Amino acid sequence: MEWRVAAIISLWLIAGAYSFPSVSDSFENDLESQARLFLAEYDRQSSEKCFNAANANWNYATDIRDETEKIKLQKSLENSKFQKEAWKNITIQFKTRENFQDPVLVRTFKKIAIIGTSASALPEERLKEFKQLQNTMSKIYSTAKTCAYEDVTECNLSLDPDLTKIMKESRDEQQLRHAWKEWHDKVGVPIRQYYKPYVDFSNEIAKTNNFSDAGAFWLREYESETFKEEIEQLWQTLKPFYQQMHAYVRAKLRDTYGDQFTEDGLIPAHLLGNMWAQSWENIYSLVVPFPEKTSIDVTEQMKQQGYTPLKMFQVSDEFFTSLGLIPMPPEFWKESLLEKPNDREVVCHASAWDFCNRKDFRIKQCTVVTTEDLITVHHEMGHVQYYLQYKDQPLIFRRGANPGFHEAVGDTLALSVITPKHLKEIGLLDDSTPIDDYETSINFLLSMALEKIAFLPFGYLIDKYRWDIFDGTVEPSNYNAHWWKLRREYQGIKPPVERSEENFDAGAKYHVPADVEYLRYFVSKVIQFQFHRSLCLEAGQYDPEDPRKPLHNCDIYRSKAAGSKLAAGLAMGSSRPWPEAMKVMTGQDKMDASAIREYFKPLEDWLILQNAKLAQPPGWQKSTNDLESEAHSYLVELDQLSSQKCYESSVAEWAYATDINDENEKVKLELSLDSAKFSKEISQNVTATFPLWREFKDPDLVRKLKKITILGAARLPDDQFKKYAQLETDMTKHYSTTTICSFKYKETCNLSLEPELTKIMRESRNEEELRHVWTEWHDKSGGPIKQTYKKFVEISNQAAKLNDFNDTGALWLNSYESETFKDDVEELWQTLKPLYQQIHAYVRAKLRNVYGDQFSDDGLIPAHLLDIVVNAEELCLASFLKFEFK
Ligand code: D0W
Ligand code: ZN
Repeated sequence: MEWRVAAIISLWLIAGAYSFPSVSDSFENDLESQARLFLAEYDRQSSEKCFNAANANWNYATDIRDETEKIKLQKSLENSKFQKEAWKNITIQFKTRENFQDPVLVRTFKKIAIIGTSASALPEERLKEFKQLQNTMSKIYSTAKTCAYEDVTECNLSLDPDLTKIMKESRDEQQLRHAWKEWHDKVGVPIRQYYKPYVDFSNEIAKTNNFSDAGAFWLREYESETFKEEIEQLWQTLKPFYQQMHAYVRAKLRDTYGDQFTEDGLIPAHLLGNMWAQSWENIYSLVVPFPEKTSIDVTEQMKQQGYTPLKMFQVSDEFFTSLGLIPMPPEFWKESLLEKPNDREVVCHASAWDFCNRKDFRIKQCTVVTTEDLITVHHEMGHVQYYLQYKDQPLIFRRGANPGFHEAVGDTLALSVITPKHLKEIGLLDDSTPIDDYETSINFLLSMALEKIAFLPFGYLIDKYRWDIFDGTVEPSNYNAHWWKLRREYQGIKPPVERSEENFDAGAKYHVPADVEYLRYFVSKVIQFQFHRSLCLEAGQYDPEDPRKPLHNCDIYRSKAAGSKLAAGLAMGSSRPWPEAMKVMTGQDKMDASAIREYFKPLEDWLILQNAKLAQPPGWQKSTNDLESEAHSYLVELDQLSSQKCYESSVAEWAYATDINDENEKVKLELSLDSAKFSKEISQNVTATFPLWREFKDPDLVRKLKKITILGAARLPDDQFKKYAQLETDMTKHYSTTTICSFKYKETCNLSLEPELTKIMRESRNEEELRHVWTEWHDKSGGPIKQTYKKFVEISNQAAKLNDFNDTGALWLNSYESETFKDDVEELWQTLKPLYQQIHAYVRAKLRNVYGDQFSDDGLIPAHLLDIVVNAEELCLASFLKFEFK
């Protein structure tokens, strides 16, 4: 075998810098074996490019200068160029790669395809432009300086450590507000102009990789078609708990910053101890449930014991090795940057680095001696442990099983480290401190929830926000509005100062300008509890049946069994789909919120009780804007449904009107009852869901909602409405079915209004016949329904009153939408009256020629002589003009 590899590699080298062995020249006939040889060489060269890029990136991140920036860009482009070249070779030489027998080969090529084409998606010049754009944004973030609250001419404060410290420690609302505004203005605003071009670039790259947009491109790493839905599901499961936390914290914060709180139930974003309100552990002292009991803040202890950043990393390393995991290699200790240097600009945002050479692994962190940073140290060490565990995989599989796994390793261990039991064991908590009582547990769990549970909506919304931008749901003109919409909806917080579309507050969060996918942190927060539960069972430190061994007290320290279970999953890297790695580590192959719920169960129960006692209903108001767009969607849906209902009742009414029989009547009545019920439900729904709909900005929407809330008779209680509908049907039926006897043939008594009576009224000039028909009709049709009509008026007025009208007349007039309509009509009538009177006089004179003896001095025309049977009042101009004079 040796000679073949040598031959291929030499061929490769002869052919040029990035050329690869060609299949036809190869000594190997089996394509899959050749692919393996190819990949071995690819791995070697790719690792080298990767090392160069990482190294140059490190040199820049630990020393921000133009020179280091230039080299970083150059090395990164070289790496991209190599990937592009390699992929070109693969597409030519291994056309059938998707049908290879060996699944590892298939998977390898699939992964190279994405990295490869992503690098080659853009021509080199454009790629360079994109990388420069990314760098411009990150640099604004990393080098931003802000002015002090006490002295606005002192403008040298950086996020890390100055602003972070203020947000964490200050309880001066004005100072917090100032720090918050400074940071968001000095970082978000200048980044804003670059974001749209960045979005376009990102989408272009995603599209060339056959993804619909950059959001879909990010999601590919989770290798699941339903991942978004699964995440939403997890959030829905955890949301009630978050809302309980939110309500409790809000009540406590109100004690400190009372005047900052309003009716809306939202928490101002600057009061939660963190610049982004992403986790709230720093306000623990303001919300501690049992202040007289122990609280786990070991910052003071660490300081007293002279802890240094280095010591914190050593403590962490010792925990990892106690599990039988891999110690940090000498290069790590030699090359890492564990403290903020004061002689140069660096990227302080903590990070862990794999230099792709199986040798160099580093952490860069501006570590401060605090409990919070002790946790972060473990977090970063978790990344490096993962790198170490999978370092013997081919480069392409040296990734997390999914991005969330990578984030979860250190946190999982930290769940043990931070237990009071463990802190005692490593001397950070006084041995004599009682920790086993209920109150101390609640204190502890609340501090954990401030970190983990408070984070959940934030961990979700950052990418929800960017998905919405990438897929075009949100336009650049709405970038900031959408950010605060999600911040409100998910976290229940609001900005402490007025914001506008000049601002770009999302840009003030590292991962947005730095172009780092964030869903990983949400995933991590959920699965780290699954990992913890499984490792704790393995270590025998947790027993679901034993109340003395709850999940939150478990410490896996020194458990080699737990360590090897974890290691087995980590060592797989991304060589298999993540459910397989999860299966190895937990026996489960799905994300699942039950572990995190179980861990916090005692706290959740306590919070529910506490909020009930404090009369703190969880939740907060939606914004008018959100409600308005919700109302929009609601109406769209409603329109469909109502059209269907309308169609059904029209059909029934038509059937009845064209064939009056009992069956049709029954169906018609049932349907009208049904549709009244429906309208009532809709109307109640609208007023309950959108109580402030009258304040909506869109006039069209308000108009629609107004029409929906005016119900007419449908507003009546069910039984009353039934009565109403029955009365109406009875009256119309009576009208439509009334018959009278003939004037000429007394025995014939089946003359209907239409056509017989109408014909007589129109054509007959026999006054006696006309009088007979007129009288009979009025007596038979009108007479019998007088009582019914009285009832009908009562019930109809009752309905009008329920709709806030004085009577049915006012309700009718309402549809003309004019306050003066009655007067306007009266005025019209007064204008037309002279004309009417002229016509009246003329017609009277003519009719007198025909029916002379019917006229008296009063000037009135007897109603039966006009071609209108029912209502002389209906004698309007139009029908009058049709009058035929014979
Ligand atoms: C890496 N990324 C940096 C840093 C900052 C972790 C972060 C999130 C969060 C609370 C070369 C490279 C990657 C690792 C890899 C990033 C931190 C402090 C902690 C979310 C919040 C918490 C844990 C996480 C935030 C990280 N390497 N955290 O980039 O191999 O992919 O080092 O950004 O307790 O918003 O602060 O994840 O380590
Ligand atoms: Zn991380």
